[in-house]
Amino acid sequence: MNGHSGELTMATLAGYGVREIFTLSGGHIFPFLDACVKQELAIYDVRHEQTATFAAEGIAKLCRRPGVAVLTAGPGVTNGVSAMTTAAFNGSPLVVIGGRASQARWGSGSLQELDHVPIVGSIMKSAATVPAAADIPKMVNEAVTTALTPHRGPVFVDVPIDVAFASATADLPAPVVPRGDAPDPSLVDEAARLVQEASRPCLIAGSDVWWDGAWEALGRCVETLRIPCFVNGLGRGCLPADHKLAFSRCRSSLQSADVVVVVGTPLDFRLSFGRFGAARVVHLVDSDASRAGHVPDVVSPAGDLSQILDGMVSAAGRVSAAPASHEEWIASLRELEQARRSADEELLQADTDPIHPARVYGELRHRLERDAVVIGDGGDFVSWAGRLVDSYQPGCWMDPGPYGCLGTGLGYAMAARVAHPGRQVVLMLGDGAAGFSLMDVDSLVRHGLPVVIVVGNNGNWGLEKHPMRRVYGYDVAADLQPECRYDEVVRALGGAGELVRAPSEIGAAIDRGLKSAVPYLVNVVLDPDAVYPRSSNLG
Ligand SMILES: Cc1ncc(C[n+]2csc(CCOP(=O)(O)OP(=O)(O)O)c2C)c(N)n1
Ligand SMILES: [Mg+2]
Repeated sequence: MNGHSGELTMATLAGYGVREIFTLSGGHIFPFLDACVKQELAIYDVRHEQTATFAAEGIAKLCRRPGVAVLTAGPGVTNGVSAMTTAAFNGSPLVVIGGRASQARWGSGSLQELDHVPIVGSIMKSAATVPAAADIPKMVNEAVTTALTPHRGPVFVDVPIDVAFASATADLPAPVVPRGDAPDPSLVDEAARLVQEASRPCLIAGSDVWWDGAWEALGRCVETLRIPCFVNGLGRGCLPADHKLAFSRCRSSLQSADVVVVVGTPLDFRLSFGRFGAARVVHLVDSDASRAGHVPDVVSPAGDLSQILDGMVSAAGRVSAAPASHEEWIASLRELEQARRSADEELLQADTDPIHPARVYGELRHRLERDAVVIGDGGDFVSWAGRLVDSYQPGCWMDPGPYGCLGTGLGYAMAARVAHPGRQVVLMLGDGAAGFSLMDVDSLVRHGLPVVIVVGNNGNWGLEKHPMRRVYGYDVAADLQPECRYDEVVRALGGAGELVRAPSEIGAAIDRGLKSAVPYLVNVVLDPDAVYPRSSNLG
């Protein structure tokens, strides 16, 4: 292909199924915008680079392919750093193309002359500067392959402005989508044996099950080996919430299991750092590097997760002389699950004034279709979502992941509407979280991307306010304006919305939102004192 650096870059990315970029303009990146126009890739321009980068990561999460942010030199790139870090924590194949000051003039003090590579180098799987236009296809292709190689993650390539405007003739490499390695069969057998001989096994499936395309193998594994299954992150929906072996409310039972199988998610704070009472831990990971170093005595087959899970299924008949029945254990978990779900009913239907946050979910859950995309950005309000929203299909739940960065909301919502034009898209947004990205409703309006935004308006940074009170007996820097009219902000930006003060008004307001042709914000005034019950509260 002959073309300028922007054209060579976009043609290489398009080979991987990329159909759009997220960006905010700057002279350093004009050639990439020009290339998108010429090659008919959609350009979604936003109001802050963090939204562009979260949206690109969101596309990766929703479509299981590279998502691309094009950020201008200097502040454009540095504004994207928290979103790049989020992608690194999430193992998302985000590709960031950065503008960069002129190479020929480097050191003479050009505008925004910042070397981004050392800044993002510690975060991204790879970070490099392109020296010449002819190097673009090879370097961009290598970066994308790195991003897509399990364990996946974000990559960064910046292109100096003089290189970006230059042209070259270069071959476009054939796109390669790498798979994980074949696992060590003896470790797979050992994992299957432990599960078969356990009397109280549990399994937790996380994001890499989705990234690896292993949800069908997960279903075969839990059904054949009869393992009760929990999910987290993008693992949600990998086993439908109404599957007979799917559980969510009785996670405390993990502490009384005798074998816990963790699939495709790290043994981190979300999973009590991999310590589950006296249980043996089996950790199925997508690559050697994903094994946990901090937990002793773990059986950890590494490689393609479908191969590992199917390997456990085929091992089932041969690895154990004395398989134990799990049926009693499954029945006891089901009983506990039902009891906890019934106990939640009272909160889901709470008719209090002011509104209890759980009531919002009581209204929302009946209105969601099975393939609705639900996004959470906030503190306590989103913890309620995590507990009360059930997912039925993979790729339908978007939380910020273990980096816990507020501000993902508008970017993820934008990505969801771009990826799924016909589905329900609902963003559950804390009033604090709203401040990080609400201006990007303007971007949704300009690009014709309607979504429903439900703000849990408790007038404070709830997930910090209540713990601080517990620690010090008082709180500071934890209050926001009570009843702030975020719905009017959205109206001013060309969307629509309303304020809701009574529980009985929530449902109809959400219905109006779901029918709206423009972004719609349902601003629900919540009880400022409703505390989310959790054991560890420091977020
Ligand atoms: C970028 C960023 N800044 C600060 C925090 C710390 N933090 C975690 S939750 C939270 C409160 C969120 O408040 P809000 O969105 O209003 O939700 P609420 O807890 O009130 O429901 C804060 C400040 C964070 N996680 N990310
Ligand atoms: Mg709040």
